[in-house]
Amino acid sequence: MVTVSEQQRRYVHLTHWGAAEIESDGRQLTSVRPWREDPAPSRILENLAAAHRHPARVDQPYIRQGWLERGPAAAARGSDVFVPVSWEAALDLLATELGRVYGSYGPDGVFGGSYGWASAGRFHHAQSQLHRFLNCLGGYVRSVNNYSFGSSSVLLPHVVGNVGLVIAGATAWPVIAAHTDLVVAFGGLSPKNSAVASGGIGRHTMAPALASAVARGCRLISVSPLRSDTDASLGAEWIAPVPGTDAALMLALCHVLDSEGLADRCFLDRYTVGYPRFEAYLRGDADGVPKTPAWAAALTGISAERIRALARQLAAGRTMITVSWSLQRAEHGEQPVWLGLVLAAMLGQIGLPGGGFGHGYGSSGDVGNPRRMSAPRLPQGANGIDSYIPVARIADMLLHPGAAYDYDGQRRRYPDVKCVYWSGGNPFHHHQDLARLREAFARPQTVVVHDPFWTATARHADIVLPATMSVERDDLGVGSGDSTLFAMPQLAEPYAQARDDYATFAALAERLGVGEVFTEGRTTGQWLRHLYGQWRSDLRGAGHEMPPFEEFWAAGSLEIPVPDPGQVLLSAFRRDPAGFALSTPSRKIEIFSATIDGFGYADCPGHPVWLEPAEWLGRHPGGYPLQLVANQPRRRLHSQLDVGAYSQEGKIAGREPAAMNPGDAAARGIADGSCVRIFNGRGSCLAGVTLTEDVRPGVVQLSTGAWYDPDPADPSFCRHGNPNVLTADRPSSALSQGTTGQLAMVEIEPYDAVPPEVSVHRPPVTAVQ
Ligand code: PGD
Repeated sequence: MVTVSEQQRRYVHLTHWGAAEIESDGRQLTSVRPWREDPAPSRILENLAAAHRHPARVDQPYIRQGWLERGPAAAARGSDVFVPVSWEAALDLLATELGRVYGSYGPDGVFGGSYGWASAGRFHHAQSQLHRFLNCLGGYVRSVNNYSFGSSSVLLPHVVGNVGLVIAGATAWPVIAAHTDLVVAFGGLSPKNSAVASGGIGRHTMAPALASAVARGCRLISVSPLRSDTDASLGAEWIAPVPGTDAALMLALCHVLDSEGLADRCFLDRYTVGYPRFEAYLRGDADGVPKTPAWAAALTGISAERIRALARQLAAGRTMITVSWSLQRAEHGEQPVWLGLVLAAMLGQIGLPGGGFGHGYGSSGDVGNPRRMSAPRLPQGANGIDSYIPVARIADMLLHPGAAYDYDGQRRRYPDVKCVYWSGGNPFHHHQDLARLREAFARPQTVVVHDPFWTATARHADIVLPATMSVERDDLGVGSGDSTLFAMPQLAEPYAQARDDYATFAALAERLGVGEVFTEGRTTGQWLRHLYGQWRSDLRGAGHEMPPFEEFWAAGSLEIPVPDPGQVLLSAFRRDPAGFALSTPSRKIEIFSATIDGFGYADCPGHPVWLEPAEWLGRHPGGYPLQLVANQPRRRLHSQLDVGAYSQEGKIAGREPAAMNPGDAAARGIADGSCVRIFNGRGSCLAGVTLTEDVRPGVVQLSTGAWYDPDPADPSFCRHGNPNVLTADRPSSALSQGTTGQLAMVEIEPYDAVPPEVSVHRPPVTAVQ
């Protein structure tokens, strides 16, 4: 392994937002440049150097004063001072507390779901480390699904097959570049989202592929309230419906295909089930409301003529219908995804090169990369219990232990959790209705957080342990949808007393009598060789010879084999529907799902429908007339490295930027560049306004990820601009219980007072021990 004391180092290092050539003097990162083989690198890399040794790093272990002095369950979590303690003291206290919780309540008393992206790197992956550790103690309450595509991941198995089939098996970009005549992107093909991919991305492939498709003559239509959701240089047509009404638009497109004889009946008969039930709904036989373009025009704000013409365009050539993940992060988020699939089925091009259906192009940089073979992976061990919640139900679980709820056909009960252990995620970034989450976080007896930074979640913990950043440890990394495996040698000394999560868990495991089970007697270096060696022999078994570890490490990267570089989603099923039958109950695409219908959920019936959301521009509960789109940020990944240079450069008056239409601003006396207050019945936040015609009238866009900086007197007021004080903690449906954080109704007013200081980028108040 490399030691940092060796002279200046320069290596390629993998992050979720791209690979970088990094130089370091062993302590500081002296230069961070995009990997030279990346055709379209992301500027998010510019956050790394300044964040790495920023004072917002956690410098040593801390215990919340009330918890330290009065024990578990003490009040004031989130507003107390923190007491610095030695590593030995912190580990002793935490081991004793875990012993108490496991002894009194068993694994059912510990929530280790710990959702979050953490950092790139296969061995030091924070959740894997935590899960492995908790499994050594008997297990933990886990979470299922994710915030990215939580509604789809429950819907798709019922209607087309495993979500991995649709996402990892997406038709490859080169196929689209070569064959597609028209891409209709519901939710756009966002350049900022395609900059990132879970686990990392070596080469960004979307932008060059789209440029080449357009150069060949492919047309793009971006359906989104935000013009910026597709790269302006591609010349895409912009259709801007009322947010949350894509399902209505798609139904009207289906109606035109049906009524004008443009639906491919042979495809529907051979590869799908349930079209007649859906057709009856389309025609209005079921509810007396034909889903015509005129009907949809009233809901979407798109003219009936344009809808009709669009339907004909769809049927005129090789068309890819793609639906972004953001559309399903909303009330009834299952519907646009299901309808995108149905629309593509009606066009009859599923399984053909460049046609059919996609879900997540432009939502993550790896969708459209062909599937690679497996990668080295840390085993997490076996969980001794089978207790879980859908991931976005965290606040409900903490607030209502024992309460019943519906999920995917089951009637379940929330477990009674006493200890929350989070490593590698930031729920006070990612969850909705943060004031409610704060109430929920006041419930457990103990909250433990590992993080490199003083995130809002760390500030709501009792025990805070400083974690290293990925540049401070040896690892190997590859994205879940990328094929370049990178050696990631340590580039800099750990910040202050920060430790690798592995070292922390190993020390805790030792104290709890499971040290050997957790570490298997290996150091980090030995684990990397071991995991690589196991993987190498697996690939050899599959006929692929990979280099020995030392050779890989010296080379810095290698390419994992990709079996089908020209993959086309569902091509095998199209070729041979019996031989490559889907895993749905009917073995076909389900336009009507008897299983979902049998659940009897009013908010997700047996075929896709239009359901009016509780909050949208057509209904203003509480009199909040603007539609907030709380989307992914351009200048960072989620909340990660918000203190970095590129993220900070984007702030307006020190607040997160919010974009709105000049007409809406003028009506409220709001000037470009000014500070505003965005509010609704759940909370409020400050933001710095930028005015642009690229936002549909009636809409305001405020990205997620500004670190939550609550007013001490009112936790529902964020001084910095975190939109999750405004979003509702309301599930998309009883089917999936997915998050609906993308959309909420709000009002905006000028903020004329002197804005309060944003304090969250400084460490919290600490007591001297
Ligand atoms: P991150 O900011 O990536 O957000 O939510 P997520 O919790 O993943 O948090 C990762 C944390 O891990 C950071 O605090 C980082 O410092 C920490 N970390 C990094 N490396 C390490 C490490 O090695 N060890 C430890 N212990 N910690 C580490 C993202 C989630 O937000 C997602 S995926 C989506 S798609 C959602 N999107 C929306 C949305 O569209 N709209 C709203 N309103 N809300 C959303 N929230 C969701």
